[in-house]
Amino acid sequence: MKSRAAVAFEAKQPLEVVEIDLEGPKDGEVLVEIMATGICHTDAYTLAGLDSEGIFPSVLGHEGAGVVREVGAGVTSVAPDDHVIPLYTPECRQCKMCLSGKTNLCSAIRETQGRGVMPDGTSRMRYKGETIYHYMGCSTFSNFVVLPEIALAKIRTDAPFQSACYVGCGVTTGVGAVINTAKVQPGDNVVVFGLGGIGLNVIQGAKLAGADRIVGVDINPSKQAWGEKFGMTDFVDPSQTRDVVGHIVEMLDGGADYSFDCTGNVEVMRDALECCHKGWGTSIIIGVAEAGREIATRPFQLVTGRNWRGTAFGGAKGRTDVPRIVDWYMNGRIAIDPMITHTLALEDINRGFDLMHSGESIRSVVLF
Ligand code: NAD
Ligand code: AHE
Ligand code: ZN
Repeated sequence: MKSRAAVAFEAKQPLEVVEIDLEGPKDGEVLVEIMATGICHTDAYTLAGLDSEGIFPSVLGHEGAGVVREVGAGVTSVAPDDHVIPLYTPECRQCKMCLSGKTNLCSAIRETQGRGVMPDGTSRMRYKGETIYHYMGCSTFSNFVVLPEIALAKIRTDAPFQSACYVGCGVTTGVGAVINTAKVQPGDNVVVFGLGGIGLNVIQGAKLAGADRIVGVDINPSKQAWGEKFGMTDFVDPSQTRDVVGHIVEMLDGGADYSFDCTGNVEVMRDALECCHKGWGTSIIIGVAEAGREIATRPFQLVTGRNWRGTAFGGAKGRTDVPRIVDWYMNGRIAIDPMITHTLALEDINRGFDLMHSGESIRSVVLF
């Protein structure tokens, strides 16, 4: 079949909206009509050529929601007309990682996903006879996609696609990092670096968890009002503060119980670690750093009890946790709509990237 898709033909070039050829689902695979997709900073990072796993030409996008249209042989957990969210972190419930109970990083199809192909080693997408690669196992910038069954979370049918798609990455990553990874407790002090589509969800997760002080740090002063909307109690503008770490340590009587990097900048990651409280403070890396970058600190920071950790997809087990997060949204426990600052047609998808880079948007969502 044909599908309209925004294709990344090469790094550092705008996406091109074309009609691609899409092969139908094979055994264990599902054809999904994507109804809405968010644009995450990770898409921009890959398009910018900064992802060591970036492959071109490919269809980017990993924050979608849609409807099952057809299932391949052997598929049992979803059926046509089900509403689903594609999962870049699938949940097979059978691999060592899934069975460990210690991680959400399912290993069943990670290797082929990283090579831009389906689990059988081939792509379902073509343009003018040339292979177009999948991205993060999702490729939600295409109106129709084929995904493995284990990479689909079935969600309630009354959730609007426009909001539900954000649960496919940003909401789950931010809220999950607080609840699943850090396990923030009532009264804890939290610091969030980078108040974009992820950081604001960390803030709302921290509020939900009952954190006391929630400090936001961003180089864009317009993010202060955004942070306050979701529960931030204090704002730090690094351009107005000579010693960001010292300032936060003093502000929080020794430092943060938990800090979160939501920038992808390795210098910021260091500050996020070093503003943690001696003896127990834990810093969680969410941001994705450019290929080749490394983090550094004095080992003394760890010797004296600070902890450095990271999280992917907020530690969420997709098929189990994503439907619950959609419920939280539908029950009013968490907000999504105010963060979706722009909705766009697929033809205007490049504007979504411009809005992100200029700091004007929190999340842009493409509606098919
Ligand atoms: P975004 O562009 O919406 O937000 C980034 C924010 O960081 C902006 O507000 C920007 O002003 C701020 N910022 C940039 N440099 C800064 C600095 N030096 N100090 C303080 N603030 C700074 O991006 P996003 O969609 O929120 O994504 C944030 C990061 O999280 C990206 O690196 C993305 O790739 C990553 N990410 C990781 C996961 C995961 O599972 N680990 C999931 C989603 C996104
Ligand atoms: N491809 C990059 C790594 C990118 C990365 O860390 N991705 C996150 C999700 S970002 C979503 O916006 C992730 O899930 N990581 C775990 C994993 O298995 O990829 C690189 O450095 O090669
Ligand atoms: Zn993302």
